[in-house]
Amino acid sequence: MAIERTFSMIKPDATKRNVTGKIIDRLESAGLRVVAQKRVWMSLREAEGFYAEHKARPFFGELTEFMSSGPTIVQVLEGENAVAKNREIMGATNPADADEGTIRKDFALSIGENSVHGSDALETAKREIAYWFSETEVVG
Ligand code: DAT
Ligand code: MG
Repeated sequence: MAIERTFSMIKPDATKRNVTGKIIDRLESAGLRVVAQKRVWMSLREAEGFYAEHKARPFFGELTEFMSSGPTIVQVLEGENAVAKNREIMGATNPADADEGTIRKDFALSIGENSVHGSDALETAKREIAYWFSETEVVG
């Protein structure tokens, strides 16, 4: 198994409800290590750039408005199979489909306000990490 880095974000619905610590505990308890972290209130432009791959989707406006509606926590997580492991503990996009014990099952409010983001592949992770962090901000 390889040590990987993945990009994670705690979304505005979770910062609003003051549950960031509870979510970070889930990540750390699963063996992932936070090697970079900051609190960011992104602009609509930054949200549109980050989610550019979803530009043609009907929910793009809703998604980018929500993501720029309040503070987020952006993070780099490190660990064995970090990309897949983070996706596993996050749970399915729609909390109604998420497995018991996953972050989205326990915290998400809806398919849109679903508390966390996690990169879907190693290449995506590299791009998403570089979007939010400089190299010197990631301290392993
Ligand atoms: P994920 O965040 O699980 O990788 P995704 O990449 O397909 O899911 O979509 C990105 C985000 O867009 C998702 O976390 C919430 C929002 N979203 C996805 N599908 C949606 C829908 N049908 N209605 C509203 N928002 C949606
Ligand atoms: Mg995705």
